[in-house]
Amino acid sequence: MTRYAAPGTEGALVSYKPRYDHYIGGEYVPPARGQYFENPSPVNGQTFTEIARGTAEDVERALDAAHAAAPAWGRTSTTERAQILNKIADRMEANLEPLAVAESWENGKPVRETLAADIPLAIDHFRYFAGVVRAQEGSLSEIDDDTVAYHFHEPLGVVAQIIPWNFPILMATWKLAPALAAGNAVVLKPAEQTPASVHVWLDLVADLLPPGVVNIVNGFGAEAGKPLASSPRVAKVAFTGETTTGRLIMQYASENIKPVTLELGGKSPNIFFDDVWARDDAFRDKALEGFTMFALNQGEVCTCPSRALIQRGHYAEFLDAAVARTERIVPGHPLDTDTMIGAQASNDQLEKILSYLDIGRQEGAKVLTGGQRIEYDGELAGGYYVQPTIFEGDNRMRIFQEEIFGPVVSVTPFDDYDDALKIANDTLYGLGAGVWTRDMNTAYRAGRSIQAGRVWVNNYHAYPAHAAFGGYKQSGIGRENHRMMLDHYQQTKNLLVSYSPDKL
Ligand code: TXE
Repeated sequence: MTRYAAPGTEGALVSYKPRYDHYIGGEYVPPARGQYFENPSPVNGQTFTEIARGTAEDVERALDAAHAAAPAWGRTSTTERAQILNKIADRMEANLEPLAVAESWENGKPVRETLAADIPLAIDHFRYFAGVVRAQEGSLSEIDDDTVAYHFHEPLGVVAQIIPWNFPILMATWKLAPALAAGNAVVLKPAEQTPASVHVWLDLVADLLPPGVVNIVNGFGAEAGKPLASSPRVAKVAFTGETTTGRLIMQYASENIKPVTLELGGKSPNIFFDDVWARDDAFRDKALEGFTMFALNQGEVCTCPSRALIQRGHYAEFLDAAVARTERIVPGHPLDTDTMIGAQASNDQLEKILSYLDIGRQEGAKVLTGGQRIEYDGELAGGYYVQPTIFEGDNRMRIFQEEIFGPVVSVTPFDDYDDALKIANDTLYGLGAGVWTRDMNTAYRAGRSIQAGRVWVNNYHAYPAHAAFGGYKQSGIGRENHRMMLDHYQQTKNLLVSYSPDKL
């Protein structure tokens, strides 16, 4: 077991600045209105830094810087941009531990995850887009003997990006890597709950980027996010967050006929067919591990497998084992490498989860394990901790239909394949799903029939850079990851050329 020292204490790998301004045109710039807000750590509820409170004036200033930088950046060769992205990845790799600690302290998630998943995935993302942008080619069509149509990929120019708090550095990376690879300049607004980790990352890599190519405006959604998403000076808005906010973002962007990509909420089904239980072997164990994924990242994942559907034949046995397995999830200090579940990201999120624990009980769902806030003494006192919770109920309940975004799973039995599909698809959302079975025919049919952009078959919560990720239904528009993401940050230029000396 390793316990990393808390930022601000002796031996700490991270020392946050006492205050973070906006980052505009390659330098830190105080907010136009001179206001700051406090940034508490979910680990103990204590403020550890202050953040510039951005407004429309700051957004305009960042857009000025981005527009000044965009033409030259868009003309750099893909080789040059790829080299920069690779250097960013190298810097991050050399600073894996400080980045991991910075993100854990600000978001509350266990450092074993930031060390093994969040930061390594972000590093790989930069490398992936450095590679695919160089492999991208335009096309040529022969229209007739003398006429040729060329198709070029061009950057959009200046793009707006608004990100959430559940994976601060990874979400920034998912947005920035493809946008920069494609040759765009960016104005990014981090979530107000977790801006400091993005600045810790930025401090590491800022010197690698020409001034104005990446600009960060901090602040709240209504004050800084809205003017950014509403600006006629952005060529596109990329957003990750709540579905209701996504609706607003679309409205803002529609005023200027700007494209949006939206990665929104989810209520992902995780389906366990009877044959999982056929043998007591490694696969059964893997499936039980797949069940407990609802508590990964404290359940603050848009693809949280928050509805578990278990076939009736082995319902009781599976559920007993799943409860026992869930009770082995180790809660504790997020900076302790043994900890498996840390703190919820904010007090608001804690309150939201606690209110759903009440709603579930009021609806008549049975609590099989958990169901309470965890209140620690000492170092973790005042932090935002919740027990991993399993509810048993039915799919009509609010806890099965609404995104809780906490370590809470709602379990229901199903009769057969058709029943499973009916329950799985009975939701507004369509982001993720899991299917667990030894029968590959069932796996394939179910995978193709579930209305979700990502269906994990016999695995869950894997996010390789080269697999497309995004929502069906009200879970979003567009995809992230995969080289197809470049399409969202480029426009097509067609050059139609006549090589005939005389023919029109
Ligand atoms: O999300 P918001 P919140 C879900 C999850 C969570 C709930 C609320 O269920 O409990 O959303 O979280 C910015 N114009 N997800 O309130 O408000 C905001 O500042 C422009 C799912 O944090 O959507 C932040 O940067 N921007 C999710 C970002 O939008 C606005 C991840 C997300 O905040 C804005 C996070 C506005 N009017 C929460 N209002 C996922 N899909 O992964 C807010 N913002």
